Amino acid sequence: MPETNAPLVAVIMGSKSDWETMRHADEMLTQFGIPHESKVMSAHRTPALTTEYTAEAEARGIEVIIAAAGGAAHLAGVVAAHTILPVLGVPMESQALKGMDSLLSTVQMPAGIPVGTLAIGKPGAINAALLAIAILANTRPDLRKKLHAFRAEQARNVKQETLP
Ligand code: RP5
Repeated sequence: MPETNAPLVAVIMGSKSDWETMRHADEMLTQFGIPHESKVMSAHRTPALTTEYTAEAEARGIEVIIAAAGGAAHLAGVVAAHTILPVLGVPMESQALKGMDSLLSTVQMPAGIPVGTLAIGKPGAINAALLAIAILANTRPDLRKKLHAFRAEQARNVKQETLP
């Protein structure tokens, strides 16, 4: 049985260099009070750790996995291959191709093993967290309320914008 306060969302990333982007997902989950954990693991550099961690995630009580990687970004796909939990992929902006490589590697999953892919970089990190929260909110009325409040505040802020 998962412990109380065990993480509901796992945020994993292929390198510590992804943290500057993925901390935005971590922060959004914190803002909504979602128990979560953020870790570095790589489909290429630590393949055994990645498969072991993913295979155990469901039994640990994790309900959504956010997986971020850049370049030949296999992390989300490999993770999705080892779990039936929803996997949200965030393509990291790469130096050489500005994240187009990461985007295509993450989004173009062959039929049968889905990865829900978000935008490249920071917007994708933030939206991955919000989508994970929306998934959790389906069965958590308090969280639904928070999500409605978040949207309402966002709309209020836009309506209050003034231009020079
Ligand atoms: C990927 O390679 C990581 O997800 C990162 O986006 C990219 C570059 O990694 P480092 O060389 O910065 O460790 O595996």
